[in-house]
Amino acid sequence: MSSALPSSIRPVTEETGSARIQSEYRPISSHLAIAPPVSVVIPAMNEAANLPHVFGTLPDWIHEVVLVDGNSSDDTVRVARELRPDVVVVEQTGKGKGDALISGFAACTGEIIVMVDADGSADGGEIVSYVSALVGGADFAKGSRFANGGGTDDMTPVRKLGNRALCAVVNRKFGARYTDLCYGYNAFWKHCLDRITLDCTGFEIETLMNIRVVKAGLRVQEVPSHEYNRIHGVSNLSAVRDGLRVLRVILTEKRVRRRTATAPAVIGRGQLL
Ligand SMILES: Nc1nc2c(ncn2[C@@H]2O[C@H](COP(=O)(O)OP(=O)(O)O)[C@@H](O)[C@H]2O)c(=O)[nH]1
Ligand SMILES: [Mg+2]
Repeated sequence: MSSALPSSIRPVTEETGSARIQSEYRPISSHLAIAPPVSVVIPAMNEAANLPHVFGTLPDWIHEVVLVDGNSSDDTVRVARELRPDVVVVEQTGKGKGDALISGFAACTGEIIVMVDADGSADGGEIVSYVSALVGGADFAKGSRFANGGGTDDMTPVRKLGNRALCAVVNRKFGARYTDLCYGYNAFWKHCLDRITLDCTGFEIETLMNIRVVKAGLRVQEVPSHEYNRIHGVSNLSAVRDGLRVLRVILTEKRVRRRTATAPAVIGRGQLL
């Protein structure tokens, strides 16, 4: 196993030794320790009531939490700092979830970036699966509620239908094999940002990323994920308005030439591109 792994990733063995692991490598499961620092980016607009749960599920081995505050009128920033004094707070200057994530990515100092919503719908305990997919060879670990083992408590029938239809369009137009499209729980190596330059403001951000990683020929692995109900507050997404924004991105991206001629790589199980 160790011979296939980059030097920054080690199986947890007696030889690597607990002292060495504590100083340099961080165990992320009973069998695997990693050195690449992991940043978690959390876009948050009026999510103060949800943050105790969200922060509580994050594993203790992550390198940093970057919270992007969307000009919240509640105590989002104060609560975040109380819960985690080392939190990096980015004050969003623009508007929208896409704009927030782009600002958050730019502030990350980790080599791996994980995107986590602040509404309590994502279980931070799943981060280990995303990171494992990345250290196992994927460039982009894409959460899926509809892969085997995934699920959702949070989607209305209209959103499910719209997501399925838009996902089918992306698969057909870009040669992808995605089982989910508009899902905010994803992870990637930070250097991938150089290959998928992001330039959108709203909830279409995940679709744009999903399309551009295919166009760039990056290795994608879907990670089954369970989406729980938002705990407090209501969604900021409008199925029709934001569905149309997603559709516009798909059509625009289809018109723009592929950035590389490289075919998408296939790695591992059936959910990969
Ligand atoms: N900073 C920031 N966060 C946002 C904005 N819009 C949505 N979010 C956050 O993005 C995440 C997903 O938004 P949500 O309203 O739950 O949409 P849904 O999950 O698609 O229903 C939540 O953590 C929101 O607080 C925004 O304009 N700025
Ligand atoms: Mg939500």
